[in-house]
Amino acid sequence: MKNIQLIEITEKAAINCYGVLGKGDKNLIDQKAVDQMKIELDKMNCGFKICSGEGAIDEAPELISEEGLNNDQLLDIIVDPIEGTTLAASNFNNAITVMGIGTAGSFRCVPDMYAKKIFSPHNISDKVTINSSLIDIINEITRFTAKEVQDVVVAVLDKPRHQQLIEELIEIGVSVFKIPDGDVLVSLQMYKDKKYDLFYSIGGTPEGLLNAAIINHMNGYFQMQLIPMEQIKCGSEIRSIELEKEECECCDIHVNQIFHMNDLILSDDYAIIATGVTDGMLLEGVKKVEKNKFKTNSIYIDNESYREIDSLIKFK
Ligand code: VTB
Repeated sequence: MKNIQLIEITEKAAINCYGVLGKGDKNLIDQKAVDQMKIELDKMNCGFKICSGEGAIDEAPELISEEGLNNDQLLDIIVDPIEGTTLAASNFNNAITVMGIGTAGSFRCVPDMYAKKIFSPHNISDKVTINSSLIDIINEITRFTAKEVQDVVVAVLDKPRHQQLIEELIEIGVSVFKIPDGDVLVSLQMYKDKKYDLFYSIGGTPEGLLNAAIINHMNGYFQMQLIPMEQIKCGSEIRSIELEKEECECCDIHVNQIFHMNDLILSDDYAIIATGVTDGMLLEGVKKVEKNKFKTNSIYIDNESYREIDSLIKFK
C-alpha cells in the first residue's frame, strides 16, 4: 500500500489535538485524535478493520472498525491515536500519533493487552527467543553486529516493573537507554539510524503490532508474548483474566501466546504514518504558524521508502 497522501491522516489528527495539549486531560487528547482519524478515513470511502488499537486497557477513546460501501476496498489498520497521552496531557516531549494501514489481510488481530516485546533493527537469529536469557540475547547481538558489549544500546521503558531488568542489563555491561513512555518512537528511530540495538520491555500490544510493522519493513527481528493484565498491575482498574481470555479466543489466540514477526505481519503491502504531537527526540510537535495554519513533522514508511515530511497545513 503505497500512498504518501495517507500522511494527512496523522498530520490532521495531530493538529486536531493542538488546542487541548498540556491541559491535563488524556482522554480528551485521545478523543480529538480518534475523531479526526475517523474523518480522514471516511474521506477514503473504504471500510476498515482495526486489527489492533489502543483504548481498551485505559478505557480511552478508540477507533472502531467500519464497514465500507464497497467491500472490495477493505483496509487493515493498527493504530495508537496518541502514543504517550500522559506526555501530551502535560505538554512533555515525545507524544506522537501513529497508524499502520494496509490492504485487507495485512495484520493479525490482537486485543489491547500487555505483552513482553523484544525487537532489534538487526536480523539476528530466530534461535534467540523472547524467553532466552538476557545474556544469550546480548551475545547474539554482539555476534551479529561485531560490536563490543559496552557498545550495545538497549532501550527499556523506565517503569517500576523493569527495575530488575535494568540492573541486570547494567551488570552485563550494555548501555541502557531509559524511555519514560512511548516504544513506537524506538522502532521508528531504529529504522532511521539504528540508534538502539535492542528494545526489551513489557508494554501494550497495539504498540507491539506497530513496532513489528516498522521493524518488518527494515528486515529486523521481533517477538512478543502476551501477558494477562493481572500479572502486571493490581488495583480496581485491572481487566479480568476471564475478559482477556474471551477477547483472545475471538482472535483465535490464547492469553500467553508468543508471536514471531510473521505471525503478526502477514503481508508487505502496508504503510506506517506517524506525526509529532509534542516536540521529541525524533519528530517535532505541531506548531501554529498563524490563525488556521499549522506546521507538522511526520514519518512515512512503506516497503520501499522512508520519508520525513514537513507540511504547512490550513486547518479549520
Ligand atoms: C506501554 C507502552 C507505550 O505506555 O503501553 C505504556 O507500550 C503503558 O505503560 O508505548 P504503563 O502500563 O506503565 O502505564 C506507553 O509507554 C505509551 O503509550
